[in-house]
Formats: sequence, C-alpha cells, structure tokens
Amino acid sequence: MRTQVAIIGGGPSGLLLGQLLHRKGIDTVVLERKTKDYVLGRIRAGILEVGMVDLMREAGVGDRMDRECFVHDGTLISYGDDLFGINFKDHTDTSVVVYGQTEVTRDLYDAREASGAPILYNTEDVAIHDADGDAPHVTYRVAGQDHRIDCDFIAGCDGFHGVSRQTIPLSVRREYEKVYPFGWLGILSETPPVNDELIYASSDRGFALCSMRNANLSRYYIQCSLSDSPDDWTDAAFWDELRRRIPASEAEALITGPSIEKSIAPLRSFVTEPMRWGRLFLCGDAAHIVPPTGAKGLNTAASDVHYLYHGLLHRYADGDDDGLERYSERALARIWKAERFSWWFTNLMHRYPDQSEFDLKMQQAEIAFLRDNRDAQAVMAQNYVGLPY
Ligand code: RFL
Ligand code: PHB
Repeated sequence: MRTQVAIIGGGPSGLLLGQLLHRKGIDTVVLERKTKDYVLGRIRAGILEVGMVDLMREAGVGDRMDRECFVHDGTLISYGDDLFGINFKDHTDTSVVVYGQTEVTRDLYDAREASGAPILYNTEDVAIHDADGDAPHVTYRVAGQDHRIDCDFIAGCDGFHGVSRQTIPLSVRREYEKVYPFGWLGILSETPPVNDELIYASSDRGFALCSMRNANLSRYYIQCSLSDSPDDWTDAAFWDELRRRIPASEAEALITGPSIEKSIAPLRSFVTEPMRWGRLFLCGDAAHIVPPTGAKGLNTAASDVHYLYHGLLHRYADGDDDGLERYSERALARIWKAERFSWWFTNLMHRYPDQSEFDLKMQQAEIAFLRDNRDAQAVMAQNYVGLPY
C-alpha cells in the first residue's frame, strides 16, 4: 500500500490530523493498535481551548460540538471554605468549552468513516523504517499477516506508550521528565454538576476537582496516593472524601450517585526534543505529557496538529518545506509554556508528602495573591484559555 502521510495512532491527534489533511486532498492511512470501542471507552479530557474548537470546525467536525458543548467564561478556585472566581472573558475576551474527549473522538471517527479514508484497527508490531531517508515506510501485522505502507511522511500520534518516539535514536533524542508523588482518582456519575463552573479545590486533605460533561453527567477527581487502586475506593468513600475537600457550601449542594467509571491516573510532566526526525513528526502525547491540572493535554495535542497540518499543506500545495523544517521548534515553543502552566497549577493546588510548614504557607500566600490580584488572575486566565498558536 502507498499513501502520502502514514498516521500512527487513532486517538484525537491522529484522527484530527487525518481529517484536516483529507479535506485538502492529502491521502492518509491511520493505524490504530486497539479497536474503536476501546479508544472511545477511555474517559479523558473535558475542556477545549478555542484553538482546538477552531480546528474541529476547520476539519468539518464542529457541528455537534457547537450544538452540545457548554461555554465556560471562567472557573472557581477554593482553598478550604474560601471560594473565588477567575473570569476568563473579562481578562482575555475568550472562553473555553466543555466537550469531552470521548465526543471529540467519536465525531472524528464518524467523519473518517463517512469519508472512506482508511483506518486500520488491531495493528500489531508497527515499526517505522528509513524515517531519516527520502523513502520511509511502515510495517505492521494484522491477524497474523504482515503488511507494508510506503509513504512520504509519518505522523507519530501514538501516545506516550507508542513506538514513534522510541524510533528516534537516543543520540538525537533528549527527554525531560518530572513524576509527581500522587495521582488523581476520577469518577464519572450521572448526577447534575455541583456548580455551573469547574471548581479547582485545594484543602488540607489534598486537591479535588469538580468538573462535568453535561447537565446530568459529572466528572470529579481527588488527589490520591500512587499506591491506591480504584478498587480501594467505594463510591461512598469517594463522595465523603470529595465533600471534605471542597467548600462547605458546595459539599452541601453535592448530589451523589453511583459511579459509572472509576480510574486512577498518575501525574507526569514530560517533553521529548526534537519532535521531528527526518520524515517522522511526533504529535500530542507521543511527544509530551502534562499533569491534568491545567487541562492542557488534549489542547497541546491540537496545537501540534495545527503546526504539522500547515507544514504538510505548504509542502504539498507549493513545495514549501519551511513549516515542516520549523515544526519542532514552533510546537515546542508553545508546549514548554503549557508545561510550565500545568506544573505551576499542580504545585499550587496539591499537597506534597514532603511539604514543610513553610511550603504550605507559600502555597496559601500564592492562592491569596491570585484571589486578590487582578494581574495574577489575568496571567492565569491567559494560560488557561490557551496561548495563541
Ligand atoms: P492518545 O489519546 O493516547 O492516542 C494515541 C493512540 O495511539 C494508539 N497507539 C498505537 N497505534 C498503533 N501502533 C502503536 N504502536 C500504538 N501505540 C499506541 C493508542 O491505542 C491510542 O489510541 O494520544 P493523543 O492522540 O496524542 O491525544 C492526547 C490526549 O489523549 C491526552 O493528552 C489527554 O487525554 C490527556 N489527559 C487529559 N487531558 C486534558 O486536557 N484534560 C484531562 O482531563 C485529561 N485527563 C488525560 C486525562 C490522560 C489520561 N491518560 C493518559 C491515562 C486522563 C487520563 C487517565
Ligand atoms: C475533566 O473534566 O476531565 C477535566 C477538566 C479540567 C481539568 C482536568 C480534567 O483540568
């Protein structure tokens, strides 16, 4: 088989890139290790920046999002019982939207299937060959049969555990990582959200987040120990702990119900440089991870897709390689700022096992500064709604 761009990974990065390219007449093949149902079963991001929203529209998959999403003009932050708001719209004239990654991915799968562009599931042993030459190819196996795709370029959209990043030789690749000493236990429940806005809550017992998917679907998280397993937490224990970490006014209003999903995510900051090696381009979680506190994971994947899409477009439309040559530099410049924001917001809101009394006072003072200072709120708002592409 031959294609112009082989896309490894059928998560949001790979599907969005594929859809954007398809609309410009550029052929792609998407290779996904799992099944569509498996990918759609993963509950992940909930907040989209305006850049991601615009890309979904540009890809022709914005209609359901525009109908069903919820626009959020701000967020709430609490420390104990002290609750205050940061208004994004006032500071940036921009909002974010609540539209779950599951829905984003579903819309992209529907569009790909409707377009007839190829997507291969259950691909095993995907391997990238000659990415540093002029004629790269990808090999893989499906149901015991070996296959090969020849291509012009390869987009490595295969997430943190994929093969694409590993293909870049260690002599070229540099990795930066910070692993946090806690995780997030998340549940999804068919209950109305406790508040119209998200609440990022810091408390003596650790961090909590009240988020949502729609008027009757709530997503809540609590900071947990890395040694915890979801089975250690009954629903009742989860709700009790959440109530202790959010302001009393909110705890009283909280409507609880059975969880329909419960999982633990570790928290990590990670960046690999460069994001391009020859004709291989890394996109999204394949190249970088943020702790979810700033809601940046999916949104940084989208900015990579934006830079790569435009690079490929210029290459195919007018033979101009500048966008591809500068892909890594452009993508990384924005990634590092999103990494910094996610790291800062994580440090501000979580309890650390080795935290001293002094460290705690510093956190409290910084949260109070954010509560009282318009400029600090403007900085937070600019980062949360997303820096320009
Ligand atoms: P994905 O979504 O991981 O998709 C990669 C796809 O590649 C496939 N794959 C392969 N396919 C073929 N061959 C191989 N060798 C392959 N290896 C892997 C995988 O099966 C998968 O389908 O990466 P992508 O597309 O870059 O998208 C990134 C986002 O998914 C990610 O940044 C966010 O979900 C991160 N994230 C969150 N981000 C937010 O903005 N807000 C959140 O609340 C949030 N919650 C989360 C998260 C990530 C989590 N993880 C990684 C466990 C919660 C969790 C639990
Ligand atoms: C979510 O709704 O899953 C969510 C929202 C905001 C975050 C992280 C996760 O910062």
